[in-house]
Amino acid sequence: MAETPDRVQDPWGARTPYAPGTPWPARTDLHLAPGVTEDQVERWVPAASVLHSNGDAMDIAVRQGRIVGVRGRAGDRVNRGRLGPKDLYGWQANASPDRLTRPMIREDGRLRECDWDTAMGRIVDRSRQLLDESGPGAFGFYTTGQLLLEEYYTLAVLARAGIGTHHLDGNTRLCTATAAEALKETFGCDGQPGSYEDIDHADTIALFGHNMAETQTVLWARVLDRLAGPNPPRLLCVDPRVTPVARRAEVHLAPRPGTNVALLNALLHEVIRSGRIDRDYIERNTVGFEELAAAVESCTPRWAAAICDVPAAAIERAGELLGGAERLLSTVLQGVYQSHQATAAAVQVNNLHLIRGMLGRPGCGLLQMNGQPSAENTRECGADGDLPGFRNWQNDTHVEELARLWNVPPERIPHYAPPTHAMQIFRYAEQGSIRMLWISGTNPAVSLPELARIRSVLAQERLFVVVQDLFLTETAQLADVVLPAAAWGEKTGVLTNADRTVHLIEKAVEPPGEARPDLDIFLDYAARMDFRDQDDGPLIRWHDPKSAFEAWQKCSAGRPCDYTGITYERLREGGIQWPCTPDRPEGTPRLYTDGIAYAHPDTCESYGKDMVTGASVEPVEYRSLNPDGKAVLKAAEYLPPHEDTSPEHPLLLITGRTVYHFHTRTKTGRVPELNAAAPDVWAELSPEEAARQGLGDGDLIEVRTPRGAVRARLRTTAMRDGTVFLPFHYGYWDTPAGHRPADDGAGRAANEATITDWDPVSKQPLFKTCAARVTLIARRESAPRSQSTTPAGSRT
Ligand SMILES: Nc1nc2c(c(=O)[nH]1)N[C@H]1C(S)=C(S)[C@@H](COP(=O)(O)OP(=O)(O)OC[C@H]3O[C@@H](n4cnc5c(=O)[nH]c(N)nc54)[C@H](O)[C@@H]3O)O[C@H]1N2
Ligand SMILES: Nc1nc2c(c(=O)[nH]1)N[C@H]1C(S)=C(S)[C@@H](COP(=O)(O)OP(=O)(O)OC[C@H]3O[C@@H](n4cnc5c(=O)[nH]c(N)nc54)[C@H](O)[C@@H]3O)O[C@H]1N2
Ligand SMILES: [Mo]
Repeated sequence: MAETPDRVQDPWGARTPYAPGTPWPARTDLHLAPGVTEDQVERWVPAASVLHSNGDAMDIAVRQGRIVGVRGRAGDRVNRGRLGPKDLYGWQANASPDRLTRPMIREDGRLRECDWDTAMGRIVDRSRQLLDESGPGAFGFYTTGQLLLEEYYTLAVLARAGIGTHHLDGNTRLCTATAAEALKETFGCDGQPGSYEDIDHADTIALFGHNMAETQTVLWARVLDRLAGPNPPRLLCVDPRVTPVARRAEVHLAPRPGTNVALLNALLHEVIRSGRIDRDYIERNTVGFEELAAAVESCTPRWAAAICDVPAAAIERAGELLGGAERLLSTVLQGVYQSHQATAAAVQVNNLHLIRGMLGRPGCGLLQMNGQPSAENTRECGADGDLPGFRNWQNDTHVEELARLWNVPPERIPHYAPPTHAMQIFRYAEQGSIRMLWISGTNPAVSLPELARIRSVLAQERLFVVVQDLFLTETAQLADVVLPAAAWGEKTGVLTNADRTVHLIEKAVEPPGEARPDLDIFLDYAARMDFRDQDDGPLIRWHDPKSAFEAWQKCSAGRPCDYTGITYERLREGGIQWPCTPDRPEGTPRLYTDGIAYAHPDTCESYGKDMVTGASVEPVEYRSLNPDGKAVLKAAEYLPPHEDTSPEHPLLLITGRTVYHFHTRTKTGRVPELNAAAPDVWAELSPEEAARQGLGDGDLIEVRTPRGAVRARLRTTAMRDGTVFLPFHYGYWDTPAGHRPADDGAGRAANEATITDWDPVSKQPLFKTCAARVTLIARRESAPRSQSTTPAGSRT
């Protein structure tokens, strides 16, 4: 097989056009270390990508105990052999010389290396002391969407039934909390309705705040292949920037950031006004249509045009597209999820599908997307603010089920209030009620909003911080104990992508030095803490990935995310979509093929929340609103963003991603091809806005908000006027300052400037709306380099 050509220049690779209703052709991508040939590879070990949520299946090439490359798995349903740039090159970060290889503890203000007994001993001593002095509420656990299912489930059991704390959440709060919440609000339960195969059948694809071309490159390649084939789908893109997705769209709406609800209400208005709704479907499967219709009655395109600052005629065209679709696929991501009415907006996309009856059939798909590779597992396993197995904390029967499973009294499992969300966990740490914060697989000193505040919370003397990571990140540098973790390729377990496809990743090579799998670290802590069940047996009885997976299968049995038909052996053949039971071993491509399955009051994960305040709906209220467990059509009124522009801060700041980097670059910043493609932070303005501000390409500018500032080189590019964009990837680990901005007060992390504020319903922070101003620091010194974020973007 030939080596894949340079995919930094061409992130999506060669086209394999196909017709609607036919299978997506395979194309196997391969990249091996320079000088290594395929016949020198000793073993190919099955895995899937951990640098996005697409779940690209691959084999890891191993030679002489080292990873030497990757090859896409042509037989896998998700990618049919394709890999994206991060998949192809990202594995090199594993062998980076600055991997953590030994634990570290802080002594006399400095971190120094130690052995595992010393590090774990210190954590256990502090845990015992805190349990005695303050009780379980003094513990906070902040985990990720990047570990493996077995690890999350173990963490959930040890935190909820071992320590007994309510304060456990994932960085999934920053990522897919709104996806989960929007599904709970509409369908009573989390669980992705659609399937990637819907791309093969759709006649219309709508992307809401989702730059799929850069953030799910392989999924976008599937769309590009449909666009290149006969009867291509029509595309709608809603994004303030002219992304590669926007360039291929038939209709591109570039709304003022933070106005998605107004726009979606106008689109619903148009669909209802033109009568293109499925009355039968609505009658059979939903409650709340009359209220929804009344709520959007006055939301005309002209009304929305004034709020969103897009032409009314363009909204009408978008309404035509959506109303005329016979097989509509929609995807929703951070342009919707990271704003002040995140859930309210995401739910309107669900409503659109329900009133048009576009669900549960090939091509009629809804993808409330995920971002991180295993965010789905964080949610299922209850390592975020949910109970394991999508159980409802307000339903005593659900809590009793868990208590029986874990053999503990139900009171041991905190369920007196909604589980604490990450933003609140940091608030408690700031106020002093949380005294120990255990951070695994996330880098909040770069990824949370308002970094000056986050640094000061983490640096407090009274807060004991444990950080479990691959590298000495900006966050790890502020820790009291640092635990070196094994990475992808160095441990075994499963992960589930955005369309419910479960993949197995197997250990290919040994971790460096004394680094250990996260599962082993959590099991070691549980053993040292000697957590017991109610018969004085060990609370956690599993000891390796496979036994942990089997424990999880029991927890998932009978719930929507049922894994009882899945085994490691079966996963070695390829990905399987849950629910998968012994009676349904092939798994489930689409949910809701035969009505709404999990919204019944006895089954549902959530009774829903108020769209404005976020207050939980009471069980009796839900029972009377939705006794038969149908989908709930929830209307929402548009509310303006909390922080609007002013003469002092005339622009709106939005932040996001480039195709070449993953988050805080702990991996991609250590990969030569990817780092060279985007080595430093930049800021984007439209050419017109730049001219208005007296700025030009390549100028060094400062983007300032009431919280802080970022210095960056300006790139002018096609996007909304009045809006400035910063990629959020650039922290400080590779700068002389280490974990903080240099002393001139302006940093290079976008989150120096973002706001501590969140959607009231999902509690997801607002990374995509705050007010800012830009000023010139220095004119460019020489001719600007290539100014495009995606070099091949214009060649799609
Ligand atoms: N290359 C790469 N891929 C990734 C990741 C990565 O870091 N790098 N991370 C993964 C993760 S965890 C996630 S969550 C996903 C995120 O994937 P995406 O959501 O696709 O990525 P973002 O760039 O955060 O935001 C998407 C778009 O939202 C637009 N936007 C901003 N404000 C608004 C608004 O008010 N309304 C609308 N409609 N749009 C708006 C932005 O212009 C941006 O183009 O990507 C995953 N894949
Ligand atoms: N301004 C702004 N901020 C944002 C966003 C935005 O769009 N704009 N997006 C938000 C979103 S959607 C997300 S998902 C977050 C991401 O934010 P983070 O989760 O903070 O970002 P990462 O860089 O992925 O951090 C993951 C950490 O886990 C480590 N790691 C990787 N694999 C393992 C493992 O197997 N074990 C352990 N123990 N550690 C591991 C990595 O080295 C890294 O330090 O950022 C959020 N922040
Ligand atoms: Mo994310």
